[in-house]
Amino acid sequence: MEEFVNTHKSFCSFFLLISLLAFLPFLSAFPLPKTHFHQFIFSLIPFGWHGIRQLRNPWADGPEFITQCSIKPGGTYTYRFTIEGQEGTLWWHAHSRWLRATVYGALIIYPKLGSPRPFIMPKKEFPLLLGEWFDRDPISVLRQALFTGAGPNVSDAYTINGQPGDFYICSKKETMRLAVDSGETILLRIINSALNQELFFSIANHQMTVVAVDAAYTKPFATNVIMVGPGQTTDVLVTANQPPAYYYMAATAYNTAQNAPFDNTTTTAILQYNNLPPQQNPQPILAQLPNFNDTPTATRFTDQLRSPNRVSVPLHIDENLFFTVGLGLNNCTNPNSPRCQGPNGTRFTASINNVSFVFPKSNSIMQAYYQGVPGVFTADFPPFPPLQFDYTGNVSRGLWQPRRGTKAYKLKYGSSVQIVLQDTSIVTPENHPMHLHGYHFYVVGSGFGNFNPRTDPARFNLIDPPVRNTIGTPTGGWVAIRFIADNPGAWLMHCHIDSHLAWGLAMVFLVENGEGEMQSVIPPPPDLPPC
Ligand SMILES: *[C@@H]1O[C@H](CO)[C@@H](O)[C@H](O)[C@H]1NC(C)=O
Ligand SMILES: *[C@@H]1O[C@H](CO)[C@@H](O)[C@H](O)[C@H]1NC(C)=O
Ligand SMILES: *[C@@H]1O[C@H](CO)[C@@H](O)[C@H](O)[C@H]1NC(C)=O
Ligand SMILES: *[C@@H]1O[C@H](CO)[C@@H](O)[C@H](O)[C@H]1NC(C)=O
Ligand SMILES: *[C@@H]1O[C@H](CO)[C@@H](O)[C@H](O)[C@H]1NC(C)=O
Ligand SMILES: *[C@@H]1O[C@H](CO)[C@@H](O)[C@H](O)[C@H]1NC(C)=O
Ligand SMILES: [Cu+2]
Repeated sequence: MEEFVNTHKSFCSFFLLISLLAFLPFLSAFPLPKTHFHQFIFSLIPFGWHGIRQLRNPWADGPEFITQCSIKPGGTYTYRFTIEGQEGTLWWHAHSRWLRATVYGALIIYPKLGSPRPFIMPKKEFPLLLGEWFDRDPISVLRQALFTGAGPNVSDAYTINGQPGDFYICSKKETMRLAVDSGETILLRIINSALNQELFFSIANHQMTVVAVDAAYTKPFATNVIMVGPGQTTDVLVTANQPPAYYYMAATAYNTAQNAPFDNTTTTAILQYNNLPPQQNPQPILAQLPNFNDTPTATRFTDQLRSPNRVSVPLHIDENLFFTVGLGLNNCTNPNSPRCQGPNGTRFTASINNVSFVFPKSNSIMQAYYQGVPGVFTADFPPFPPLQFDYTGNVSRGLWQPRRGTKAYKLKYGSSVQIVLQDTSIVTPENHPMHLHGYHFYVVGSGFGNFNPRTDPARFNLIDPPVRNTIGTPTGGWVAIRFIADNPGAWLMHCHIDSHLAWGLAMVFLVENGEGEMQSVIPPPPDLPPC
């Protein structure tokens, strides 16, 4: 794996060095100047640049079999892209099967030199990548789950910058530590890179001031705890205003699936004040975390997010989409088969609008679309559920088995789109962190129960809603997002819980070219991996 950036040689060599450690948990943070052209060369694994819009350039987006085929052993592919109009905390990760479990890093875009931020930038900043660790090769965990049809084994630890912390055996010596001076303010860039788990994060005795999510600034607000779903980022300011001591920073599961096993361990790092008085006991002070199922706390946090100023939310909607998201169960002809170890001899599945997404195996959707190759996908993804039912009620067992398909939904260039994502209670209600490639969007409303198209839109925030690229669908509830389809290409929308993605919780938007100049997908690069 090699990497070249036109400038910033020192960061190049830093990244090159740590890249050699691929397949171990690692961290890299490399600052990128705004609107700069970047090239990243990778072998073997398709990489996703999570949250980078990749304007007219789906070829650099990354998801395997959506915008490119795999990079063959010994081959390379150079991701070339320009970052336009984005600044803040994003990240990158492998976008093939579960490889992102260990192959990920921070991607930080700084504002142009001298351009203002809506908060005073502290001198010190630290990326904190929350990860999930399996004592086994994560691919074997995935393979076993896809064979048995049961839920995958849960992870053995969570990590902060690759380290599990003091509450796991044999880990104490390597616990991540951040040194702060009494009185100073620091910026933490918190990234949930965990494979399958939403997380609560808090710091003992310290408030956090949220200033950005998903590389979009927010109206600052103070909180004792944040909830961050896989794929999401949250930037917080922390002031070292407590008595000099050691304080734990801790993350643990926010778990909404019912009767499902989950990793209930807690990862920690230490916020340590410099110049402790000599008699001070260095035993860190414990952080308070909510209960695993504390949906009110998660909701209170997400409900406070606002854009700093008035934003231009599309008011007239061309495409009014309603997507049910959730799990399902496939019946087996022989429930005693080793391949039917899901609940009562079934196999787990997942779907959007009752379509369980099947990834193409020999071509990418973008290449098939661009070259007019038939048979790879169909463009008949349903804009609303084929059947109306009480989505969050007691859903009749006969509705639990979705159909399979590789379906895309076509959007006209420039159309304004609203999607209401509606959780279902099929198998279990659950919070699904939904990520849309190629776009960020306004989160205009959310609620519990079934979305009511007559009464709920009246409560939408069309003034200062937050901008995100990944949004948690509330457990047993709904969330509404809006965006303008101004980026042509094939863009995956999927649950960022990878076990759900593997079961089919995904679909693809095909955004057509516009008429104007600079409104068409650029030609594929010559080294795009052959399918
Ligand atoms: C999953 O967990 C079960 C039960 O602990 C164990 O027998 C099995 O080996 C694990 N599988 C993998 C792939 O780790
Ligand atoms: C975590 O789960 C294990 C296994 O299910 C259980 O024995 C343990 O009590 C749980 N711990 C906490 C803190 O909930
Ligand atoms: C499995 O069967 C048991 C016993 O009949 C039943 O109580 C339970 O609801 C079933 N679970 C599912 C997911 O069908
Ligand atoms: C859900 O519906 C099924 C079938 O109609 C019924 O047997 C069951 O008792 C219902 N469960 C609840 C909690 O209402
Ligand atoms: C699957 O099995 C359940 C329980 O036996 C049954 O109620 C349901 O109708 C079946 N679904 C399909 C699609 O056959
Ligand atoms: C999904 O489609 C399958 C197959 O057509 C059908 O059996 C099932 O009832 C549908 N479920 C829903 C929720 O529409
Ligand atoms: Cu999900």
